[in-house]
Amino acid sequence: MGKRIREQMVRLLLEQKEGYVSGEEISQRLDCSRTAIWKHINELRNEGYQIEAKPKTGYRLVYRPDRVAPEELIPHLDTKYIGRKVRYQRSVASTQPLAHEWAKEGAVEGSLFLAEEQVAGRGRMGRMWHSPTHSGIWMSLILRPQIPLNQAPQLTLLTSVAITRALRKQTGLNIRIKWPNDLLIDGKKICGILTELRGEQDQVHYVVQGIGINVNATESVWPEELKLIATSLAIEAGKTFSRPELIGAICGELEALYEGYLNHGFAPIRILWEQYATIIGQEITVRTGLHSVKGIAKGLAENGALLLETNTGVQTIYSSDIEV
Ligand code: BTX
Repeated sequence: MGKRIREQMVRLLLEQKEGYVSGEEISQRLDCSRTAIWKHINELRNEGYQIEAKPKTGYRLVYRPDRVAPEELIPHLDTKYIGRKVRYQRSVASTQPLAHEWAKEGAVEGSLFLAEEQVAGRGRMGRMWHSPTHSGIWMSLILRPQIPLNQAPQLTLLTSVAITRALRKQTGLNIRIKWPNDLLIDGKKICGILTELRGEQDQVHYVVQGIGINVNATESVWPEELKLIATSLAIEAGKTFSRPELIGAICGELEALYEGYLNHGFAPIRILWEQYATIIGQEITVRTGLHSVKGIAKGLAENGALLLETNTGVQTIYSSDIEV
């Protein structure tokens, strides 16, 4: 309850731009007492907001901390359902299990779990995802597409395209996709996507798409081994970005592509994906379990699998790691 009032209060303060809003107006619009207002203002101050209180005039927002809390995100959302329901925690082990629990409780399509920090962020196949506080976007999106299980990898490709398009528009950086789930700038990773799902053969129950993006990270927050392979939008652009604004843009692209996918299938996504992909026409090595196969990446099959031209003919590769 208190949290909702604080969210509304931030919105009210934001509406004033540089101006003041009186205690009386806050109390009327939020239907709470002057004492309650004072209590919430102090709690916002504890969260890092700087709010000036001027006698006989009211309150004014002087500084907003950099947070991805719902009240910061909502002004940047232009979607019907993606990102409209948000759960937010400052610090979590990983947003993935929390989103799974929420999905099992019945979370609606488009629900988004956000955190400022993950202390045990997950990559694929038991790998870790480094998620230092306030430096990136760490979020899990719940989708409920009516598709068979074997089409679910298409969603990873769809999400890669949506994030690439949103980040290119917002930052002007040359972001490219490495199959199946990495986004790179000049060969260094800025984003990873982890698709987890529950379902039966002929029907997906729900999908949790974990999205990790290095936004304002500096190299100093990464362990040595990451410095060689990772980068952030801020390092590449030489300036910082508003994370809520980026999330809003990503939700918008995601919803547009997802709607297109549900109505027209995978073909339009496939064309876009091939435009942004790094590996088309290149020789790559694909590792599948104990084996590795060398070949030229030709593009995507209609179902989203990678087509690899080898000495023995074209092979269809499903999820695995590749080396360029
Ligand atoms: P992946 O298995 O493709 O990539 C993991 C590998 O990437 C690691 O082994 C490491 O080498 C490298 N790596 C780790 N952290 C970073 C980083 N911050 N930037 C660049 N490279 C890194 C990719 O898995 C899928 C990642 C999904 C992350 C999201 S965040 C929200 C959600 N919650 C959660 O726990 N995971 C997902």
